[in-house]
Amino acid sequence: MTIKLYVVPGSNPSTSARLALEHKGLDYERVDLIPTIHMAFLRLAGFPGRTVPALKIDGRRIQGSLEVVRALEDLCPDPALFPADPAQRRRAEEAERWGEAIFQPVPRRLAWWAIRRDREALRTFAEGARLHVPIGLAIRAAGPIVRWEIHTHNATEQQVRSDLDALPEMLAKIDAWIDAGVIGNHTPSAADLQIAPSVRLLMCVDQLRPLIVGRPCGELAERVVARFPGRIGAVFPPAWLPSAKAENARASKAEGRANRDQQLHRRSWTHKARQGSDRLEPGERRDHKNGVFGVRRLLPRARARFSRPGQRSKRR
Ligand SMILES: N[C@@H](CCC(=O)N[C@@H](CS)C(=O)NCC(=O)O)C(=O)O
Repeated sequence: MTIKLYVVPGSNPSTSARLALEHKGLDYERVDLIPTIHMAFLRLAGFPGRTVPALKIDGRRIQGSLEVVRALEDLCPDPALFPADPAQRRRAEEAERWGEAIFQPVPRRLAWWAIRRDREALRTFAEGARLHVPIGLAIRAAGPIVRWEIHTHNATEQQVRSDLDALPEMLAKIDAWIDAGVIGNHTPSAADLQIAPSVRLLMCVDQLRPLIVGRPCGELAERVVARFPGRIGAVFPPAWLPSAKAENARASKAEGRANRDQQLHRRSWTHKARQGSDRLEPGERRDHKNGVFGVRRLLPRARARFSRPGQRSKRR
């Protein structure tokens, strides 16, 4: 059996496919492709789509990380990539689908947006790859490639900012799944192999790494993906980063609290001042203690005044 896996360096779903092959202990040949050029290459190689990972097993062509995992599971069921228990499998598949459709594009967009500002990062992602082109030349010629990738993956400023905003919630979701035993168990499942490479790609970004290391999703990523070359310097405006946002939110919350305290303080003074002027004369207008026109206050006095001698007022 001959197996060929077509990948692009730094591609998170390509890493998922590579990990699945390694999990199954299958021998394969890896073909590294230059981004963008890979689309034309795959078409020429007879694949119906233009994305990596792409897998050829004895001439059979499979594309897409979910499809690759399932094809390998059929080909070699042991060791399994899905839990045997149906309920656990359902949860793992749900996490895997989220990892592929929602989470996977986020680090990809962030990386391409960042690479446009830090082109040298391409060199770090290409570490260990056989691209058949001198990397210096590839970097110098990469302008149109980077622009095309940004266009293809919609890595616009607006999208990237909303991805950064969504990141804390996404990482918390992964942590919660690990906590609940959906992923991060002793033997990795297809969901681990889908999610961990995307976390690992985020960890290549200097400004995002501190957000991830040391927490469950970071530990999972480093355990499942032992090696993931690539490093992106500080290119995101600090104000866009979730850490800065959290800091601002904390500051404005503290400011809000201080304002509220000040208002409460003022209100309590007003209240005290009102209490001071609470000695209403008969006929004075309504306030909350004395009822309409001070009736509640006047009533006992009227009773005392008009009751017959010897008769005591019931209410005092
Ligand atoms: N969700 C798919 C997406 C794969 C994907 O978008 N791969 C990127 C590289 S990371 C690619 O080939 N992009 C080229 C394109 O979208 O045309 C999967 O998991 O296989």
